[in-house]
Amino acid sequence: MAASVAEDAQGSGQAGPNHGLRIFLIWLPVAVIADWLLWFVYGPHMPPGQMSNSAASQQFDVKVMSVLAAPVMAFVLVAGAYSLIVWRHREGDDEDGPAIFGNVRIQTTWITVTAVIVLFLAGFGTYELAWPGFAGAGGGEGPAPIWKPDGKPLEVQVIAQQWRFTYRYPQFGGFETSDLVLPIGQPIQFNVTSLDVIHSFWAYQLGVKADANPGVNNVAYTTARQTGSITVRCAELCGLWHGAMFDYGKVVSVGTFQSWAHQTETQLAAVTKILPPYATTYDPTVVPQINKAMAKAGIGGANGYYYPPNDPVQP
Ligand SMILES: [Cu+2]
Repeated sequence: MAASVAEDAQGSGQAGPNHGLRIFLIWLPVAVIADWLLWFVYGPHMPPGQMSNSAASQQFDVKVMSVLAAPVMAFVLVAGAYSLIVWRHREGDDEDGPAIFGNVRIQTTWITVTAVIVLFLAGFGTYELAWPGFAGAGGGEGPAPIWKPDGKPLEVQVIAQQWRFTYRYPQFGGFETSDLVLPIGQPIQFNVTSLDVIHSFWAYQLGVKADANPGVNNVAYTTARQTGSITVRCAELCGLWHGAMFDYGKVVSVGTFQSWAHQTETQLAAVTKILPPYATTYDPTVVPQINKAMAKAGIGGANGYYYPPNDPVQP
């Protein structure tokens, strides 16, 4: 037994078992089952869900990458287990196996398989970014986006500051609010900026994540497909209360959005007048002045360094 194993390991035993074929035949069903489970069972639940076109596109990408990765992982596990069982050290057998170095078949297979996977992912990733339907895949594209959605988008400006997000709606008089409300089915253009340090606007369920930098207008697109709640978090370490920099937005019907926007525009008209005029970026030094002006006028609001009385992050 020991002798025949040693002979196989030397690669000289034509009569010995074909280890490569055996490993392949064990690996194949494991890989197929793993891929089937990933695509059909876990796939529809993969983050970030399907609440917007960008989220759905990201979920699809994660599914594709999982389905590519699982067979590789399965091969590592199957080959490892097979080696441990079949090629384990046996009493009295001190011979070494054949060298991998210089093995043309293994090297060719390795280079071919890894090259195909990497080149496919490069092409696939580029296509997914550029595909007009997904318009930039939910990431910030900077001030001059290359990929734009069809139709006129609803503009929502995201203003980040330590440690809060506020939202301005320039198509509704430029009011600023701490409530993020979006309509379903209409392309949304987020113009993301910051008043102080670097932050990142991460609207998880929408599959949108865009850096919020002072003096920069970072544009990101998405179109909501479902109504519901959105979690917004800061995704860039921005100081002491970074972890508490989150809020919740919502996607509503077009009618509900329209009436909310018009109502809020009217309600906040007095505050909007004091705000700096709508711009793609703001000078942070004006924020304390605005605060002072608002305090003087007896108006609270979604301004800089403002916390509601019962805010849990208040020290
Ligand atoms: Cu932040």
